[in-house]
Amino acid sequence: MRKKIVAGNWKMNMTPAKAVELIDSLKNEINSNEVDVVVCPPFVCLPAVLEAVKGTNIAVGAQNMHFEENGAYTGEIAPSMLVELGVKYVIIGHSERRQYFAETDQTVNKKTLKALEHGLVPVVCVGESLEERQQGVTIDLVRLQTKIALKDVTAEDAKKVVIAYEPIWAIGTGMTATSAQAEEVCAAIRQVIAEVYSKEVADEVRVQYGGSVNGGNANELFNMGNIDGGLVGGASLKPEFASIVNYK
Ligand code: G2H
Repeated sequence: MRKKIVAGNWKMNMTPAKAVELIDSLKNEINSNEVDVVVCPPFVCLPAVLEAVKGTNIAVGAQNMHFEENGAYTGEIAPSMLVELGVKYVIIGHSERRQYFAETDQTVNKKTLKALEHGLVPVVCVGESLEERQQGVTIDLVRLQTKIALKDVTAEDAKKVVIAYEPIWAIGTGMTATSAQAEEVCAAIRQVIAEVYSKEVADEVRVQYGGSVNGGNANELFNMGNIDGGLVGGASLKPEFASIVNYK
């Protein structure tokens, strides 16, 4: 049985002080061990959030990292910097980073490999645009994104990866994919992992759904056989995040 994982992607929101207030408002509501809970604040909030979650079941992730160890990459953050702080997860290749910051399937692969090398759990985002869905290439595209992201990743490491299926047309738009649409693509992701590795690996990899997840739709989505939780944006900035974690 795969353990569900619910991660909050705060995107470019909150300040360190506001972040602590949010964690304080959430932590008494989030106390089950049944679900892995992760919050991914902006880099500058990480120290404050790591302090605020002490003694809780909430783990902390970053929203991005560079694939090099260090060097002349102004404005970038290296994996070792995250590890030293106590960060455990890192979102890789969110569609907003692909769209606005020129990330590609190739950089996503480099980052995935580097995160694993440093013991960080990569939450690798894949997903199609509305145009691609209308063209009928969703499954082909997501299969390809998944395959490239995992290129050269060993079977043992692949088991640790979390894949977040986020249809771009459902992000922040209030348009959630139906549970059937989300399940179809999450199942296809598991299928391609089985083809590349084995059924054993595919059965262990957790595949999340992301895109306008909220307190009202989490239960139906997370109860689908191939959906192992969610990557939550807007609703992760509110007390509603606790009801998503406690979706049962
Ligand atoms: C998708 C999601 C979180 P939202 O980007 O990654 O955001 O829940 O606001 O659609």
